[in-house]
Amino acid sequence: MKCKICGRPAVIKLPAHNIALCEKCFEEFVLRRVKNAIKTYKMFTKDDKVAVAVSGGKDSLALWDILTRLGYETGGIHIHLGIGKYSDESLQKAENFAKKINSELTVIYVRDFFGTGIPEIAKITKRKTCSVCGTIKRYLMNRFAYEKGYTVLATGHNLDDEASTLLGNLLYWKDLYLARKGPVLPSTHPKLIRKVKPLVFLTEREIAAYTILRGIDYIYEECPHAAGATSIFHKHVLNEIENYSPGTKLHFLKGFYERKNIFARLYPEETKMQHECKECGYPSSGEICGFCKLRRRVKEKLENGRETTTA
Ligand code: Q46
Ligand code: ZN
Repeated sequence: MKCKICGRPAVIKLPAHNIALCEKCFEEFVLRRVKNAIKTYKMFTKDDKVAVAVSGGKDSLALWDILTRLGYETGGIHIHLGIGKYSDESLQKAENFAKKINSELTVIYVRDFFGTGIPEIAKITKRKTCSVCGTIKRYLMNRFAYEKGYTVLATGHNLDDEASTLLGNLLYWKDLYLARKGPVLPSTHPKLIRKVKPLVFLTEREIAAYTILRGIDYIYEECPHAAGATSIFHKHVLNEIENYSPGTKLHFLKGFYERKNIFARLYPEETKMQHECKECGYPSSGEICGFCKLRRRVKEKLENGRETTTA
């Protein structure tokens, strides 16, 4: 198998693009795909200061590496979730990588805000772990990106992530989610940072190959709460379709982005944040934001618990 571009021995076959590429041409292909996504969806420019949401996993570290190679001004933000060994190892990987590329990494600990980690917060509030985790991550990422002077927040969502959530939302006709979904989430309030997904044109497999070729050391283990998620099943279904007809995943997602206004038009008021939270001052749809409400509940519960044990 030879590289379609330069004729050297190929290291990867890309059926969706009907090509095989050598190491060097594959790296260039990856950089080009990201550059295209940034340009096509007007994500940011060289004047922006880009915060990369770094989990310590392959996607976020690959994203940080790619954006740095493309010459953007970047810095990482990592949230330590308090999920045992998984969180400690994730932090280690993020710190090692920041050192390697000589870039700034901001680390935020969930326990500094709640007095405990995500699993305990979910237990106290009787909410699903990933739902609580999502609320907290979104809030902290936005707040610290803003406070650190970044102008845009980039996440490592890839083509498989995006296509599988799209499939899930379509199967259950979740119009509101479909209205919000896209490669760019614009800022609708001065304290709400624009969010972008520069890896949407790359599959999980392509990103994994890139991290291996670049020698990027990431956390292999999945978060212990990720197992069994419906999105994993949807990814599997999409991969079956992709094997049968290469290129379908990309066609599916791009086609949706071209039509997404059909859903956005159904909720014209949805994206407007009317208030500023009375406790933290960050945008909120009500008087107190979801994060502060959650924090109050956890604090009360932990304090009550402490009183009961000392009484
Ligand atoms: S949401 Fe759920 Fe993830 Fe949070 S609790 Fe783990 S799996 S880390 S992307
Ligand atoms: Zn608040």
